[in-house]
Amino acid sequence: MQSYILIIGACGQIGTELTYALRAKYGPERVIASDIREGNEDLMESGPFEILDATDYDALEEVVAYYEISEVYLMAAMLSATAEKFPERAWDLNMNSLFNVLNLGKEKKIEKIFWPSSIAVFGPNTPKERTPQSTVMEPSTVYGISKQSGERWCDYYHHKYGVDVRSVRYPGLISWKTMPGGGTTDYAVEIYHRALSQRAYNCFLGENTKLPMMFMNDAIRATMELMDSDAEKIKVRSSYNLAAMDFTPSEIAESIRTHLPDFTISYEPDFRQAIADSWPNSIDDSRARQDWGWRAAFDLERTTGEMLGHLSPRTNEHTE
Ligand code: AKB
Repeated sequence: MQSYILIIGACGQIGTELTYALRAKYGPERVIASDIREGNEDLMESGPFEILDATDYDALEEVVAYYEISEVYLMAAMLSATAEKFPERAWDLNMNSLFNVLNLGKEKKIEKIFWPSSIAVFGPNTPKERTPQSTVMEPSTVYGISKQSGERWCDYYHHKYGVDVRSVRYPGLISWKTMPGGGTTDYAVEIYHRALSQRAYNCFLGENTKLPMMFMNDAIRATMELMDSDAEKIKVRSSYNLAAMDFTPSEIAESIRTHLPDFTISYEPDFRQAIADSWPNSIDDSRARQDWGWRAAFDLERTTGEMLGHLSPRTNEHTE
């Protein structure tokens, strides 16, 4: 039997690239992209697209039945910085969309679920360096609380109802196709755009704020490798630690200067500094390596080369 895939939040930073990658692998017709609003035309025209509010169980169930969906990737969420401004809306979106998808799994209407967690599940009392898979968490942000609760629910639905739900804790994600929105790690994308357009960037985090980060190609590959793994290999049903690189704003600026020597950075930390300070500096992902063979491929140098290489023709298009 052919399986059909539904991506919820397909127009977002991860959803966009995941949609293209899954369509390239399985064929456009087998991957249904959905979002609460329309996204870029290229994405919407590359295969089936539905407007869908994932907090509406009936609407979700209808799309799942209509397309005979067997696999759901739930990429819709309110990220850390925006969630601090709208705590109840963040809780409503992040938790109810997850419950809806988990309940479809419980009722055997779908077979497999991917749900992203985040390094935001960790908090100020967590060991900061090479943060272990299992450790003190105590998140201090609304987003982190929703992700930690989500992890506990995924684990519960797996053990109690046999739902095949899989998850990774994404670090900050760096990509050039779609901008991130409302996160604390967003500076690591904005900086490349400004470096090309203005040769200068005013960073909303302090110069020595080290955070775990990952290039989008690695994040998409991790997601697809986890979903392709045999179920017996997936021993962690809350969420796996995932790592690739970690750096500070001053280190990413230095890496940009190897390509654009006149680039300058200034620092003006805002409310996002406290969020970043509560998160780990680096992550120990040995459990993901051991269980399903995870290995990152992109370090900071390679990421900078990719970002500037892909964005500079676009910047020229805009400025010419
Ligand atoms: C954010 O900054 O909120 C996200 C995340 C680390 O989950 N990028």
